[in-house]
Amino acid sequence: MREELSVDTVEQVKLQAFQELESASDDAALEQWRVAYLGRSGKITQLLRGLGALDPDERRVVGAAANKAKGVLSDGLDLRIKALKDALLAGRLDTESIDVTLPGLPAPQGRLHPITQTRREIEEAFVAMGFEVREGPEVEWDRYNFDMLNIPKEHPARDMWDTMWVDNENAEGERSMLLRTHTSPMQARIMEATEPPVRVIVPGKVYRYEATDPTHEWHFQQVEGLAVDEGITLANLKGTLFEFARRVFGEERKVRFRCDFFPFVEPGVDMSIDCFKCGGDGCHICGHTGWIEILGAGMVHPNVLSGVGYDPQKYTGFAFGMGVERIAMLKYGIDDVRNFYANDLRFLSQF
Ligand code: 2NL
Repeated sequence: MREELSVDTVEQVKLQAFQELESASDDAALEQWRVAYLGRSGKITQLLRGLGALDPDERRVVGAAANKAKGVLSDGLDLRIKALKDALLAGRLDTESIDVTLPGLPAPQGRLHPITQTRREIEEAFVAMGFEVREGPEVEWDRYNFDMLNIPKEHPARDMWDTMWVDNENAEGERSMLLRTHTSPMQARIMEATEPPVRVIVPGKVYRYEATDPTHEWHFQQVEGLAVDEGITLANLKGTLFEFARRVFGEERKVRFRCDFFPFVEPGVDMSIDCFKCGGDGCHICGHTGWIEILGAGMVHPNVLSGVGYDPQKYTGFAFGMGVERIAMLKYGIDDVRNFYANDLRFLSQF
């Protein structure tokens, strides 16, 4: 005989369900309970199915009660699951312990970027020879970046540096603020502000408006250097840069100087070292010449000296400049400068 479906029946089922839920104390019992009441042929589900047999008024009232019961039982199940989980955890805390003396997980260790390492190595070589290290602004006036370095406006020598300008053109179509294309403007600032003797290197970032390829980046680092005093000669330049090459590339290095042109020096030279890879026999590092060009240099142009207020009759100086990335590529045998700035730890963590 089938019981008449009423709000009372719903309440009875609900009451019984809660009593049984209270005594379900593991995952299996909880699942069994869920199937028995909320499952496809569970008691609540059956109640809902039976609603169709009631007349409309009753159906509305009993249906509402049954749906509500379904909701509270389903919430009750969630609460019971959580309560059991908490009890389990509390039990573990009572019976287990944590050995706080165990060593922790090793923290991943950082390191200096290979370009920073190379830059510091270069700095150390010159500091050991009495140079001081100075840095300057990366945004410069064209006056310091070009004019003061014997590169006048409209002069074709400016074409040697593809420039990133920072300001807009004025009424005359000229721009005057730029990202420095070399660190020499800071050397001009230092000379302008101090009397000789000057012995300084200026490391830092520089910028060129050009497409990137394996040997060109639009941003890179330079170390430029300058020595101005009475009686400085090309022999001092050669001795200083020879010593630098030996410190950074090995005691047994040989150097070779050849003529080159830079507007801010006269005469200008470039310096090569004998190939440390093949010892001069010829290999892919030295392009099968046995020599590797590593920097440009020269005697500071008299126009540069007088431009900063020095008397070129009294003082002479030598200057040089090198690209830090190029030095690092040679030292470590890297064939694409873009590796340095790709932020790939598989590359960077090798140094
Ligand atoms: C290169 C060549 C060079 C200089 C930089 C310099 C600076 C002043 C006066 C005179 Cl303030 N010269 N710097 C001189 C010769 C060469 O750099 O190939 N650099 C990557």
